Amino acid sequence: MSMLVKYERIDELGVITISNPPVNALSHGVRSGILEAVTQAQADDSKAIVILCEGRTFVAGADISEFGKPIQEPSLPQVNAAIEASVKPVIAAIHGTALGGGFELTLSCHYRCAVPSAFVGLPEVTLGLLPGAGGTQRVPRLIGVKAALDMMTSGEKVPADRARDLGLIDRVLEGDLPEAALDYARDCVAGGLGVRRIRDMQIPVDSGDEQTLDAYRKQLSKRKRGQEAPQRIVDCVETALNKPFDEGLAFERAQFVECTQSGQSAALRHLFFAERQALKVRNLNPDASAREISRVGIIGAGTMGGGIAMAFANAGIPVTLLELNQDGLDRGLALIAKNYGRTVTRGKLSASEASSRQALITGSTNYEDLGAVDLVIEAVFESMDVKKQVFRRLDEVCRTGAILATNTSYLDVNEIAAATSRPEDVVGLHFFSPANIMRLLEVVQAEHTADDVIVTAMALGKRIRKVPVLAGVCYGFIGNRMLRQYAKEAQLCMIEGAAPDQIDGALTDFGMAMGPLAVGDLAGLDIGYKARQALTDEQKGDPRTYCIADALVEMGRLGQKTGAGYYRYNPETRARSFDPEVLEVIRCEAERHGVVQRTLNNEEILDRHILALVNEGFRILEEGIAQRPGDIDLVYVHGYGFPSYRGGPMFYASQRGLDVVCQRLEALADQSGERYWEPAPLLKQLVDQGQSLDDWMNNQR
Ligand code: 3H9
Repeated sequence: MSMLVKYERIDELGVITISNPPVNALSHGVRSGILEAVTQAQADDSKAIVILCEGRTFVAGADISEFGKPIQEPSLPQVNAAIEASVKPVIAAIHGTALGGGFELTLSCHYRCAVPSAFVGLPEVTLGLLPGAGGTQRVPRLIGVKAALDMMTSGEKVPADRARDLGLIDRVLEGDLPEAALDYARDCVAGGLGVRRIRDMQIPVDSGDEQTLDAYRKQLSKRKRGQEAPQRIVDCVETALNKPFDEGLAFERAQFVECTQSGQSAALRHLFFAERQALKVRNLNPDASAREISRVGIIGAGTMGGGIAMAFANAGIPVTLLELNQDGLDRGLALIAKNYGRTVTRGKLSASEASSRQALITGSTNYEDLGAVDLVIEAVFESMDVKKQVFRRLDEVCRTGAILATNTSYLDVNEIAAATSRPEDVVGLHFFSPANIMRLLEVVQAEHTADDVIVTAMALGKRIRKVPVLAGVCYGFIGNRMLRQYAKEAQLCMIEGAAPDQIDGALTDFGMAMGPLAVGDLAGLDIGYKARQALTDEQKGDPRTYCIADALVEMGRLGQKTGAGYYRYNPETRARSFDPEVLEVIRCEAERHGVVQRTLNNEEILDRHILALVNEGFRILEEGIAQRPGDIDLVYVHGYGFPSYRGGPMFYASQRGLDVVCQRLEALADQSGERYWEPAPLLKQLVDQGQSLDDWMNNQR
């Protein structure tokens, strides 16, 4: 038998143990090992079979790196069929996370037990897939149509006690594995429990019908706009409702195989691995280990500071929230209370959990209270003078070895660090608003930042369930530096003749969460306006890239908060509508700047926005501001609403073909006469040498 799966007899039980670190993924060797063990167990005089795993978790799914390659037999459905057909009861014993194919493996067993800390789930949808080893057919039979659809289309992990209440598992064990599971199995034998196959069960009537399915299809086309897999999951459940089990399985399998070959799944798998790669920082001293972080200070109780405080409290880390005066602090704490209250009202958090999280946040107006914290994050007004003052003060009060972080979006972290006597302890931690929700965290490595500070920041980011990405110092780091090029195109497309709703429509059709002009209205047009007021004409750059925004602000149209910006907003519903007055403003500005307006097609609008991101991305890579193309993709997907099923701007460029992208940029340069459209040197070099971004990455090592 393979090294990965062991079969042994313990008294009357046949025990199958899977051992394939780190997460017991169902690679080919594991699949064939299980099949062999199950077959062997049929022939001996064991009374029941127990399947359990060694290491930190039960099987966490199929081996994601095997997708897109030919499937080597036995396939997981074949293994599952053999388990389900067993003539003696098979019992799965779950610890850690039984996910995807791992949970489907347990569904082919006749009984399931789990330790209290375990989770089960079918997260395939997050990889652009659907459960492909019986999940879509067995889960509805077990827990009904609606609950099954909720589980499979959200991909959420279900904790053991809830899984038992739903009927996904039979028993939450007290005591440790394997003993507790073996005892449960002995109870099953003693109680005369025989095989119990989900394939023979009926989907509970009244748990959902065709109408239910239609409602899900409609809702998912909004909530998971543009995504194929969620719709296919509904199709599979429909088949489970209407067809015999084996036909349902065959249908599911065909859908699954198609998904594994889809561009959407390739993009989402790319992001899965990118997220794990991003944590690995190159060129660090291998001996650098994380500093301990058990209490955090946050300076500034505004929207940003409050959101950051919640992100830590949500992960169980106590926070001291500092504000200059009591009024500001009270307002900040009230906002936090309101946010938690809303989560409770929406049923996403229990009232007691919310209040215990809130209790982790202590307010203060006294810098001395930061004397013992392990990390401080400054989230004050975006001004170099103000930030320097804060860091000088921190340098006085913080203990030796405390990490001093700034949440600046644009300012030079080296200059901020230089205001202290310990630049090695200074780092950028750039959160995105709302910071308790948005997953991106840019970790900005300044010139003198110590290696162990970077190690700490990356590990801490993961601990508070963010996606940390390393960035170097430059204006805007990774995300905002790219955003500038993108936002500029929105302005230029407008003055050249595209209406705001055409521009936003082209980008939301592509899958962006919001269009650039709707985002501008949401953030407030006055923010950019004020920032520009501080600049010289030369620093402001080409007036065509801001004249419309300026004109709107001067008319009192600051965006959603004043009921009008690029659009008009219904004061009650906040619904957005097209405003002819804006077209007139745009027309006047075009005339004033000598721009001849024309009709732009959506393809041009889309390319100008997305390729502006891509071209800047290549410059960022070449300069070493980002470590990898995948890091840039994570930034754009998790911080700026880029559609995850397109994998991020760099993945998109690779899929489209670097040569095609390069030609398109050259065409845009010719058409506009603008130098900034010239392909970034790295892009040109890769195209000239016929290399991919992966090739380039491999050469960096
Ligand atoms: C599926 O099952 C399809 C079926 O329906 C049908 C089949 C026919 N495969 O995340 P971590 C690696 S689809 C390959 O840092 P954690 C990961 O890359 C699958 N590799 O640990 C990393 O490698 P490295 C459905 C995998 O403790 C290392 O393991 N299942 C897989 O923070 C440690 O991972 C899922 O979508 C895999 N399935 O979190 C679950 N999983 O060290 C995906 C992990 O080289 N996995 N690796 O960077 C997870 O959600 C998390 O890994 C888990 C552990 C929660 C399990």
